[in-house]
Amino acid sequence: MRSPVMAAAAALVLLAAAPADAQQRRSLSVYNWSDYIGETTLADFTAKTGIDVNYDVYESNDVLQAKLSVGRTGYDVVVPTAEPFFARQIRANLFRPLDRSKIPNWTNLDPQLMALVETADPGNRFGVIYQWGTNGIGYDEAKITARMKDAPVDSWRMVFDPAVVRNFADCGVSVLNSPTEVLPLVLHHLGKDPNSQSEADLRDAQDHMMRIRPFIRQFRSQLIDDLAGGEACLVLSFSGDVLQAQARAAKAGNEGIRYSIPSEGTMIWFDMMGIPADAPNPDAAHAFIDFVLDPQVMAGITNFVQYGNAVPASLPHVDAAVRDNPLVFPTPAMRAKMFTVRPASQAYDRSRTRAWTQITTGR
Ligand code: SPD
Repeated sequence: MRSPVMAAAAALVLLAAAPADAQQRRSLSVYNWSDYIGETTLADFTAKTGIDVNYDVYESNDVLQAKLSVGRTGYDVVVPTAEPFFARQIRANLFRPLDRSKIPNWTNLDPQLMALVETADPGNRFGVIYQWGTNGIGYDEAKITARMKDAPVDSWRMVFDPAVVRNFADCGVSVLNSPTEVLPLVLHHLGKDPNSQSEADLRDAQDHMMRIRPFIRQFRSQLIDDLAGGEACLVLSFSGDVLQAQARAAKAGNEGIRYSIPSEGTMIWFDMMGIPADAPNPDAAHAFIDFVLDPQVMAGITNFVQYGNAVPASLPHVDAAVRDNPLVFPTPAMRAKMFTVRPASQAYDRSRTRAWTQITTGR
């Protein structure tokens, strides 16, 4: 008969011999935009670090904002857009400062791009650029030209001119469902400051949207399948999402999906990886951020999602078709006409959200 001491010792020996897996596995929860990660990024991270990843997705900053402001999301890494969202969330103490000693790949970041996002995150204390892109026009060329031979496909008139957009109502026009994605573009189209906080300008933008409202079939933030699958022939969406729609449609035999950055200029944005203040696994979060900033890992993401990144050393690993595409990495001349959406006052935000509800419900 074994003594209790011997039994305990035997149990300890057994535990020590158990594979690491059977002991406690580390885990990480990531909340990211949909269609915004490489095909093997998460599996590669787990293989390298032994950290399991719970991965959830959202479709707009508004959804992420709502969760973060309630708190206790359980997420360790989230990906808000630098302006106006991350800027506001940092001020509301929703993020923890990053520990750069745990992110050796920080040195891979492009200092010029990181300087640009300091308007949202002074000193780059809370976030690193994940991917960046533009808002623009996605369309199915055959359907568009069948309805309007000389359609102004490189102009915001495609969506915002009622005389133009009405031509495409029957084949499906979809627009991102977010006031901060769309209303600054309407202001810009009307020749106003996209960052205007004037209530009168907002009313003009709302009135204008009501004029094109009858021609819009859907307000949705996930438009890849709509465009690729033929539910929409014209969308106002994100650059990489349209380019992913292009790739999906091509696989199904339609080579005619296009993205255009309107010649009048557009919104450019930077999505940031950050760690919520109450993240349960901050060490794993730092490990994930470091992993993503590895040039080959970052190239794998950019190749798949077709957005720009801020790791120059990734570029030799990025497919030439993506790297040399000015719709992914716009030229300096194109960049010169782009703007970011800065944080607005709470009062203006409320008015803008109210206006948006009225626009999308058509009332
Ligand atoms: N499917 C990924 C879309 C990423 C869009 N990010 C933010 C846009 C902010 N204007």
